[in-house]
Amino acid sequence: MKHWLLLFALLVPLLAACGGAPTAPTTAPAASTGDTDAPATDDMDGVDRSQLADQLFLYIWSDYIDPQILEDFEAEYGVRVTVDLFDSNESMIPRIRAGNSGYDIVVPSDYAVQSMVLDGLLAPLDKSLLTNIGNLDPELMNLYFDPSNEHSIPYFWGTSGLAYNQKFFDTPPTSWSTIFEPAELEKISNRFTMLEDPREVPGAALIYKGHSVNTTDTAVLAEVQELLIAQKPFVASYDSSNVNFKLATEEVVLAHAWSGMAGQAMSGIDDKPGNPDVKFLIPDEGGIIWMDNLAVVFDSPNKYTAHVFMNYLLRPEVAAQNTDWVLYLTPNAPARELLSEDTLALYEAGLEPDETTMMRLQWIERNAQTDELFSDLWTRVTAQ
Ligand code: SPD
Repeated sequence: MKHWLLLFALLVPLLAACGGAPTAPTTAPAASTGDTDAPATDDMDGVDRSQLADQLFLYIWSDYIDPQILEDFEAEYGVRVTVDLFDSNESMIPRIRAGNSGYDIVVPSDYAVQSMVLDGLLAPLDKSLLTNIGNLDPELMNLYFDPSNEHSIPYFWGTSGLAYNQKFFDTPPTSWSTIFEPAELEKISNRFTMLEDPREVPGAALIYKGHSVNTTDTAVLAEVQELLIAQKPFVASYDSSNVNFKLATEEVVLAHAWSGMAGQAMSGIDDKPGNPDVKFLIPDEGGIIWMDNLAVVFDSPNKYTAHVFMNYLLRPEVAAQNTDWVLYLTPNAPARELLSEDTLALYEAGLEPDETTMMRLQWIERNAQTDELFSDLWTRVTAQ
């Protein structure tokens, strides 16, 4: 990892001008903080088996963890991890805020960590239980949204840009104009998707128009709202969860997409084949950089077990296996050395921003006004 990533994480916020319904836990969570049935064996890994619950509930984005890792964890510790999915920070947070969600671990993005810490929705981490935390790249720690990593640790990072199928374009798209200018929209009408995301979609439009993704200027936001309402008749769907498959099967020819989902479209996932004609780029005007993070829910019934699972994910070989499946960018420094050639080739092909591209990326932040302003904007766009 290069020093410029940290530099941008710190500087860009300072320089900035300023869904789908989640499902309930599929199994009723255990109410206890730890099962005492398990024998207290010491496998020299520091884990007190007597404190482990027999179930853990993970609330996470789609296609964001290798299922084999859950099986391996269960085989080693006897803890079954149940996974439920959300498709935006904004659909996830109300579930947690309501309390008694039953979830133990959640995976908020940068600005959502800011919101959740402010609202007391994340438990402080017990770093004494995260013995593998030193594997995380120091340049990706202590970022603006959780300055001392008291409530979260990096899980994956990536970018938001355009994924497209090269077979359907005489020349590759280079600008957000491809999805915002009427003359260009006509060519891909109903054959492209936008993310279903109240910050990412206005963010793309703001970047196209040369603004900060964190602007609170109501005139600018009104301009962007009109752009998105004008775009809407051409959009096949707002989708944050199935874009990888829609691109791979050529149901759509272009998508506003996160980098890893483009990678999954290129190389396939599980038994679903990939499509080598899919490419990913950050438009000339720029894109968004983000970090998703592991955090313990404030009322998690199984906080000790949650830490054990997080520490397991921090093992280099586990993190590398997960990255080879997920195809986002790992913050785990030793895992990086273990990645497959295929994953590194995808990074090289655009999933990992180079230094020049980094200069064109913006982080999303929250402040006292952004939650309401972007929520209202998104409501007005989607209600049209
Ligand atoms: N399929 C997993 C997608 C995770 C993307 N999270 C990025 C959020 C950026 N705002």
